[in-house]
Amino acid sequence: MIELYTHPMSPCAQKVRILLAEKNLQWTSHHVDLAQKENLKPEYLKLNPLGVVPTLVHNGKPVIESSIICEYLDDSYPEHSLTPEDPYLRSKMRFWLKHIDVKLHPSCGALQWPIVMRPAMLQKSPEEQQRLLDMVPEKPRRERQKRLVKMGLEAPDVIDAVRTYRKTILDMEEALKQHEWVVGDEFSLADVCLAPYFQTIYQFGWQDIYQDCPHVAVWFQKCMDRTSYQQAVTSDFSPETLTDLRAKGEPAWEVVSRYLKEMK
Ligand SMILES: N[C@@H](CCC(=O)N[C@@H](CS)C(=O)NCC(=O)O)C(=O)O
Repeated sequence: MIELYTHPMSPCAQKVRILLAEKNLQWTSHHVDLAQKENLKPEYLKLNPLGVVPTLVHNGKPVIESSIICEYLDDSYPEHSLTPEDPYLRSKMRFWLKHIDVKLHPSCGALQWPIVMRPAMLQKSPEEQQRLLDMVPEKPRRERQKRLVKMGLEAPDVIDAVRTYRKTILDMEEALKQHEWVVGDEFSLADVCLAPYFQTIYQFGWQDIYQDCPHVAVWFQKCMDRTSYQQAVTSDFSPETLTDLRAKGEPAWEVVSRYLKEMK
């Protein structure tokens, strides 16, 4: 009844997996091999014309875009709702989801690509790189990926991404000074959808980006302590995977911290 096309390292897919675990729903997993570009194959593009994970297939019907999938699941399985009842809090939750879709998610991609995807791309011939990148359906994502493959951490997208992450963290710190979770005293879809972007920070060992924001640090620890997070995210990061990602993140931190200093 519930199928999810997913990849373990995808923050967007992690959101949906956290929510499925929060709601204790059974689902079938279809692994999409992003390194092999299975997401751009014609049969996958029929399900998700944007060529990205996740895709939910519910009762045979595809639903795409992670925030929309989360709201769809919360509407379809309203028991243990993660959408605030109060319309004002609901509007704040949707503001966070929009911020993530428009700003934080592309920023996360700009930080992940030079470190994880670029080295694999550079193993391929320039013609093959060009062919694969030209297949990306959306122009802004296609152009961004081309810049990130060409320039790595020196691409202008990376400094913008660091600024967006930092601004998000400062805004969250202010919100979390006032209540336990991001939009109030109840855990909501805003927390579900923000937490995976802190997994990216954690996996690269960049927690110093929020060292002056104690409320954010406590919030992320509480997210990680939830059974849903352990089932949906932590279980996919073996000690070897984490060691490998930390090793990749460490040299990149020099660049990230330089950009952070330039902001001051
Ligand atoms: N707005 C989309 C973004 C999805 C997205 O960018 N997914 C990434 C993984 S986190 C992906 O599939 N990337 C494949 C690629 O860019 O080739 C959503 O929220 O679902």
